[in-house]
Amino acid sequence: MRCAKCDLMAAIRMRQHRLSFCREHFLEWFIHHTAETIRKYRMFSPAARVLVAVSGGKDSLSLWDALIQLGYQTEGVYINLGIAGNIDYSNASQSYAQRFADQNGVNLRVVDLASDYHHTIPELSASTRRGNQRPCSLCGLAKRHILNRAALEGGFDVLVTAHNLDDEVAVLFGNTLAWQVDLLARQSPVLPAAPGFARKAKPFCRFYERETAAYALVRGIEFIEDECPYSEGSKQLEYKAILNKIEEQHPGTKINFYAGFQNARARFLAPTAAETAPEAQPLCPNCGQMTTRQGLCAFCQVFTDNPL
Ligand code: Q46
Ligand code: ZN
Ligand code: ZN
Repeated sequence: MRCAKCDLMAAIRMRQHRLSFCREHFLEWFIHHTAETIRKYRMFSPAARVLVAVSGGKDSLSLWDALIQLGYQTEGVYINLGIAGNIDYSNASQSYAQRFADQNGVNLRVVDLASDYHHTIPELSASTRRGNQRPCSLCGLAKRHILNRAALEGGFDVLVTAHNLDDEVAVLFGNTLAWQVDLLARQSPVLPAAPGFARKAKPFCRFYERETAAYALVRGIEFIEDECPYSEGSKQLEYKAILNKIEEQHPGTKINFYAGFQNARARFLAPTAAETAPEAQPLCPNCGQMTTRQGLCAFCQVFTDNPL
């Protein structure tokens, strides 16, 4: 099979787009497609100061790389969650993120849960009621809070995360099975800023996971290949496996599912609470961020209410 743009043999075939490219033209397509997604969903302007949430994995480092290629002014933020497993997962991932920053002359902000908040995810998961053997629930809470805070305090125009299409359709599938209408309403490629909330965008939401992996490989980006030890057996992975099976038989299913949902969301699902009446929500007396309840927000309850 030949490249769609030149006479070279194709290095990557994308049945879902009916496209094949050599390495060079794949990179060109990938960067162009990233820019197109940013433009299509009006994510941020060329002059924006962008904070990239990095995990040390292929998606987030590829996103940072692509945004640098596109000329954006970027910084990264890494959260060390204190997860070890057999592979010293958090410290190892941090090294990959730091190496990327050093090689590219860009700044990486590091938030360390143990030293900045006096608790790690495994420790809180074992010792709190909310955590009760559910590290991912605590981890999600911590990441949302800390990333939002980093973006607001750093004065960034937008916080970007590297969720790819496979991540997005797995979440969409789960939320649809449970008819989580509030979560569906918020599952957008871009969420506007609101008082206490940074603007958020997902420029990789239309890339299949194998496309971001191919980009990292062709660009020679070094990233952590091990998964977080807590990801094993997660529902998210089960949904991905099911969706992969369908995609194998019917290429394009994932992108159609996602794009179709975005059209339906815009037409039928109400705007989020943060978009409509942010001033109606109470503020957390400890961190000043908006919360859905009176008193401490969920993050502060877990991270400041638990004595050392
Ligand atoms: S890092 Fe955190 Fe994931 Fe690990 S503890 Fe779960 S949520 S699996 S993306
Ligand atoms: Zn080519
Ligand atoms: Zn708080």
